[in-house]
Amino acid sequence: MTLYLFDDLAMTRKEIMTKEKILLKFGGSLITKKNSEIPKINIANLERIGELLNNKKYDLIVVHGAGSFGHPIAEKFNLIDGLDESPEQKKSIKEIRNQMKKLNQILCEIIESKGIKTRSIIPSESMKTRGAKHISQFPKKMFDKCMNEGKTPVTFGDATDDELQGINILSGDVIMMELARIYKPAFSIFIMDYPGVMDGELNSTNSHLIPIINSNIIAEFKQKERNNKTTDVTGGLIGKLECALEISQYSQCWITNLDSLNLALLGKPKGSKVVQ
Ligand code: IP8
Repeated sequence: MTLYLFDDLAMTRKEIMTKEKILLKFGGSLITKKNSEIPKINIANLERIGELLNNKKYDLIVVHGAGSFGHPIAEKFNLIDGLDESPEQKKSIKEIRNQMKKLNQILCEIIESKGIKTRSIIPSESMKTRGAKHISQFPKKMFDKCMNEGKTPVTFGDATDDELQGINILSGDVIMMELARIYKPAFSIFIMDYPGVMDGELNSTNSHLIPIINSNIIAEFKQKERNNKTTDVTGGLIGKLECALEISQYSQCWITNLDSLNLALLGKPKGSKVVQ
């Protein structure tokens, strides 16, 4: 019995060392009620994520966005432009960090309740930035340790101390870029509330999925600069596509939704593929 247990442990360790990785980002618009002015979770989607995440094929690294837990307050207090030294802004930084920790805790608890061990990696406590797109201090050792222990790291977009402007809003998309560069996962997948990147008027009959996204398509999107009514201080769809394009140098990169998460976890993603 003891011997069997020993073998089993050794195998688990070996599996951890050799498994490929999959990097997942759950968008804030998926896990929260994004248009709410106050923080509100989307419990149905969170529960679904918990049900679907159980996979054996890959080691997971999870990133999530902010939605209504981050964007409205970041916009209201201008956190994207750096410190303004006002007491109101100082208070808002504490608040946004607490709200993000809360959202992260909710997601981790749901994932844990389905039997996956998680470890939160909190950007405001472990990362520093030099402007919105550059992470100058990144806790690679924390990610390594967590994965070596067989746990799933769960990190998120957050308000970080910034070397240039005092404070910054670090998008989970930029963290995805850093993780892809470091770990070169087999797949990096953005799970959003649409089956991929859509063309045409969203939710209308002429809206269709764009199967391949490259720099030309991104340039077209920029030109159209569609007026997005939702609050997204970190650049919305175009910002995300620029990060995804960078990621596609290191990893197969896809944009999809929860309906296809199962396939993605089997290494057969569908949706929009982002290519160089
Ligand atoms: O939703 C934004 O992260 P994102 C982070 O991944 C905050 O872009 C705090 C607004």
